[in-house]
Amino acid sequence: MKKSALQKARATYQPKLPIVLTGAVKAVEGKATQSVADQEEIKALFPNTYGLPEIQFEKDNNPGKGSPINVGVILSGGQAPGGHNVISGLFDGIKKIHRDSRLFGFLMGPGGFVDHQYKELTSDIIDEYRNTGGFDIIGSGRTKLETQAQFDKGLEILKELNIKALVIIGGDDSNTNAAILAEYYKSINAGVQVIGCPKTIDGDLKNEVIETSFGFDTATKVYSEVIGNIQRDCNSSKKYWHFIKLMGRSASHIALECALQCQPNVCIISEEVEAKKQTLNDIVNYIADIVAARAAKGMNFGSVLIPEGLIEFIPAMKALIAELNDLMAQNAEEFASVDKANQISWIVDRLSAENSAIFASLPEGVAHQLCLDRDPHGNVQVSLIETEKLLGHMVARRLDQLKSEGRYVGKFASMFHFFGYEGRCADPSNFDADYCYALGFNAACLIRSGVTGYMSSVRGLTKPSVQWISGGIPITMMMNMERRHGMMKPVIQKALVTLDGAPFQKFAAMRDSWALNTSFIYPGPIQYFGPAEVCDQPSLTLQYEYQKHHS
Ligand code: FBP
Repeated sequence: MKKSALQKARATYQPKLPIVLTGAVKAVEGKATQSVADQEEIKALFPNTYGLPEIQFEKDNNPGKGSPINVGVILSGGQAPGGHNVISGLFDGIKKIHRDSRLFGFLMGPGGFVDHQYKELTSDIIDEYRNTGGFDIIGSGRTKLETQAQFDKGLEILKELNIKALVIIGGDDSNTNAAILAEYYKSINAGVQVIGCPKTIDGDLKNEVIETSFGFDTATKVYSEVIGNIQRDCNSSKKYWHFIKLMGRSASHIALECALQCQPNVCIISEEVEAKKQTLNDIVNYIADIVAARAAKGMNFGSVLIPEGLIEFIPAMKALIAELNDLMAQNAEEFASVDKANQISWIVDRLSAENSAIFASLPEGVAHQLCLDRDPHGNVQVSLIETEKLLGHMVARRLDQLKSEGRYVGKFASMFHFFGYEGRCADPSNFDADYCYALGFNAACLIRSGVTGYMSSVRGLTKPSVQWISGGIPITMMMNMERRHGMMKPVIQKALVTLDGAPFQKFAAMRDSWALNTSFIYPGPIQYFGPAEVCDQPSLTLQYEYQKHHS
């Protein structure tokens, strides 16, 4: 494979491990844990893996001799920068246990595990992928690992390959399923440990004990670079309003981090929209008022950041989507036979009066996007809904109205962007390169300590990586009961933006000033080589959260 100059130089980067992981470690057990809520129900569902203690690794002065171990690894869900380093850290970790240990990667996500598609990851393969972005070393997929039949089928290949531990690298849903798998294998004495690793650019897999998911740092740095470039263009030509939608599924962490990095004129936070029960018109009016106020100062340009999940947080839209989901699920066959030109009227005729009126008022393109196939978890594929265009066109209409009332004098020309896939496979920042390598290496230490149903945990992330603390957290500790597909299920609590959290508070204190003045920041590209203050800074979200906890 031909490599760029940066790829070659980056291949030689040696991720910095927490100092404790550089020598032999022993697992020190903390207090027994309990789930964040619904303790009785979760305990009953996880009789073998509930209430286990947190684990922290400490230096071991009398390490025993390790035996070779075969380990399997799965990449689950959307790509996130650093996945290859989790795998290389895991590889190095199990080789440190014993040089004859072997690593098997299941291909294209959990589906490869069930269908017995795998490849052995040897050192020459691993070396090709160190410090690179992407998940292409084994591929990823969104098959949900949730039925006993899948677990049993997977166990066949684990037995065949003599695999004693499985590492699942995924988001909240995949780690929930890792916990269920761990419980099942323990209950049947399958002799297979299951360990999870916190992955997702969305940043919504975090809690008191997992400070961030990997990939968030790099992805937000990539988006912030491009937003900064757009803002500089915008401040140079002074003639466009840029509407920029950012990935992140439900949570607005990505949009918020990019706002803190770039200081745009507007950033909408979905969780705030929901808390304040705002309507689509409220949001449109808010943006239009800022456009008008800037125009009054002679500035017919600006930037607007929009989280991709916004539409689902507008209460009226949420109700519409819920009814649409049911309607389409219950009449899937009939709907599939309706041709595209008649889909909207088919739906309008069948929705309740209120939702029908909202649906009919949407621009045609957006109405069609709301009808596209759901993902395997039953979610609307928000990345396919062009919210940025919806808002841009509605703001233009509102400005026409303001103009006719003599309340707006200016020119409004808009440009639309969507940043998501651009950042998911970027070469990991130094932070993510170190964090991911440590997560993988740490997972090997958890395997050696014999535990199952744990998530690899590396903490203290605002400190230099050598000072990070490493250990394991029982996944059941992060769980609560939630309604999914009409049934109460144990799931890891999704972390949305909290309005009393430090990152949102910082943003809220500054946004009015950013709206009217041009206070853009241009973060520039990720730097891999150079001074620590340029290359090794963690996200502002992490830094502000840390400051709040320690103030
Ligand atoms: P995960 O939650 O699996 O990490 O996915 C993250 C994400 O990038 C979301 O931000 C986005 O909505 C979704 O994946 C897009 O999914 P797909 O890759 O299937 O298009």
